[in-house]
Amino acid sequence: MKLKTLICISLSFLMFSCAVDETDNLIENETTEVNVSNRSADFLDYGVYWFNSQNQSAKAFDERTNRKINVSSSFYDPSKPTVVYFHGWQLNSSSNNYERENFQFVDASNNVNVNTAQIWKKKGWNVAIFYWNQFADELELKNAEAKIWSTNGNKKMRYRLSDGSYSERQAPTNSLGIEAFNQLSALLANNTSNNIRFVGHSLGNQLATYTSFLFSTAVKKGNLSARLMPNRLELLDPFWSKGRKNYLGDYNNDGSNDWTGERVRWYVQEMKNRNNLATTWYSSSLILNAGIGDSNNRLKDIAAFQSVRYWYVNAIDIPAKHVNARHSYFWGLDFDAPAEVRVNWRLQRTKTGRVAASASTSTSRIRQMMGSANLWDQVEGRYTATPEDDMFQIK
Ligand SMILES: [Ca+2]
Ligand SMILES: [Ca+2]
Repeated sequence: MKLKTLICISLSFLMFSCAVDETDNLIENETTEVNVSNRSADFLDYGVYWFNSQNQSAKAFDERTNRKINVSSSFYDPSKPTVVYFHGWQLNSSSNNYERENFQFVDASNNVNVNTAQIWKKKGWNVAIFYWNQFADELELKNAEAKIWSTNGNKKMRYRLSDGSYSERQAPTNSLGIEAFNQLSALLANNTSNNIRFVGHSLGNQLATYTSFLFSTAVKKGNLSARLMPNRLELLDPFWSKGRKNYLGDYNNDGSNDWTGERVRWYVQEMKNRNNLATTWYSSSLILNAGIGDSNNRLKDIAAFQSVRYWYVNAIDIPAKHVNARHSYFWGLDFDAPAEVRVNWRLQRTKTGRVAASASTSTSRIRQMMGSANLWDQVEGRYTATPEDDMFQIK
């Protein structure tokens, strides 16, 4: 089978790496089912949830009343740095009890079972997820993508119910980017850490970027304190579909409606100029080569670009490589930043004394990486799931 065909098939299983029987047990640990005692026929729940160190979540914001929900300091402490994770495409999650991602990394075949939220909590972080799973539950990935940016996409703001049907009855009147901005700017208003980080996986990179840009715009207009501007944007195996989008319009006035990848690229550049925002692109799979993806090569010149190589999973298991990007990123905070190495013609590796990108890498180092023409490629630790042994060649 040609690689391209294989990837296209794999892509349809992207949201849960394990659409195969033998891994069904594992996935239950990596995801949480929504606990709703009286689930009405038209159920909708989305938005920010805080996590405690046991990887349990608490709803942070009531999207119906537009109000913050009080939670204990084990979930949110306004003095602490805060990381917000934005997940990607979630096909068929609604019919599976509104299944949602969490921070448990379970890979039995590699003896991995790590609560990555606990790592961040122990190091003093608030940890959140912006859930949009019911909107992301679309057979056509592009229809989920549109809702990030606009209420005028192909399927408007419809959301999926557990019986597989779609509803618009309680649909928000804003795009998900604006919803995320409204919730997070209210939730973080009292945050004094000056250390806010947005992390987007797969399609969720677009939501993380757009939300960051809305923060940047609000700060610029004087509507939001500059201390709330994220200082770090992490794009974990990001995905953008090809093609012009009518719902985006023509931001750069070149006479053509924009691509989502273009928008992300321009926003990353603008936030670099305006806010000194540190942006990293961690590439772990070949999903962008699948034919429907925009390779967005020029973004590699703006962001710090690093290839992570998960050779411990089967070479053709592109979904696992894609999904593991989020787990290994969050796990990475448990270890020192990975060493940067040079490789000579005899394939000998020499440490440069600098580091490559990970959750532990300082923001100043990410900015330095962004400012260079180099990229980084994993050459050590490829056969183990743990980030502890990883090293990256500067190229
Ligand atoms: Ca344009
Ligand atoms: Ca490793």
